[in-house]
Formats: sequence, structure tokens, C-alpha cells
Amino acid sequence: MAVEQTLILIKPDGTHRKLTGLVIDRLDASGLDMVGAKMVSVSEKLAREHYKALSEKPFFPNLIKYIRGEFHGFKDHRVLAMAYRGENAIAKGRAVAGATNPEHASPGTIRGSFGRITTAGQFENVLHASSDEADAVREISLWFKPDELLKG
Ligand code: DAT
Ligand code: MG
Repeated sequence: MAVEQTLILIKPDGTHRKLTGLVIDRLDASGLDMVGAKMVSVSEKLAREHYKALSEKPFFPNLIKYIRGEFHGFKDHRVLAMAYRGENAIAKGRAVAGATNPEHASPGTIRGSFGRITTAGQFENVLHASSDEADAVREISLWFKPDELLKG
């Protein structure tokens, strides 16, 4: 099995609803090791870069507002960014998160238990987890400097 790194973000709905510890607990239980963590005040530039593959989607403007905390009244755009390492870390992170659409996410996953779709149609799904190796490498280098990560 491959040792991978994956980016996990606790999004503003997750920090707002005090789900930070629960998410970390689930990731601990999955056997992964946290190798980096920091609170980030998400700039518009970082938000747009993170979600650039979705820039043509109709929900993109709201997605940028959401990840920056603008729906949750935060002045400081807070997201907890974490990097995890371990065997099959990307799939394990996705399994903890559950499906993108909270209505389709299995009960017991973070999104299945705690995600919601707002009346405006915005998915609020608590956390981000990198979806494949290319995304994980790109996203970790976007959110972390090399010296902010523990070396394997
Ligand atoms: P994931 O976060 O599971 O990797 P994604 O990369 O396809 O999903 O989309 C990123 C985020 O965009 C997702 O967490 C929530 C939002 N999103 C995706 N599809 C959406 C949709 N159809 N309507 C509203 N928001 C959506
Ligand atoms: Mg994705």
C-alpha cells in the first residue's frame, strides 16, 4: 500500500458548529498521522486557487464565500488546515468525510451526520479532503510551506 499525504480542511461550518475535535478524532481512528496543522484566514486568492477546477460552476461564487467564512459571520475567515500522512491517506480521508452531497453521504460519515444543504442550494459539508494524488500534492503545496510539515 502506498504512503500518501492528503489535505484536510475543516471548513467554516465545521469550526462554527464545534466539529473540529470530532473530525480530528475520526482521522485519528483511521490510523493516519497529522503532519501539519494551522488556522488560516482564507484570502480570496487562496480560495479561488484551491477551487480553480470548479471556477465555471454556477455555485462557484458561493463556494468562495463559504470557504472564506462569509456565511458564518467570521471576520477572520477561519479554516483549520491539516495535512495527514499514512497508507492510503487520500481514500481514508475521503471515507471519513463521506460523499460530497450531504444528502447522499452515508450516515456515520462526517458529511452524512453533520452536513446540510442550505435553502440557497449551497452544500455545507464540514470538511475538505483531497480527492486524488494530483489534487493532494497540489493542495498541500498551496496551503503549507515545506517547513510547516513534519518530514517522514
Ligand atoms: P469534494 O469536496 O467532495 O471534493 P468537489 O471537489 O466536487 O467535492 O466540490 C468542492 C465543493 O464544492 C464541495 O465540497 C461542495 C461544493 N459543491 C460541489 N458540488 C456542488 C453542487 N452541485 N452544489 C453546490 N455545491 C457544490
Ligand atoms: Mg474535491
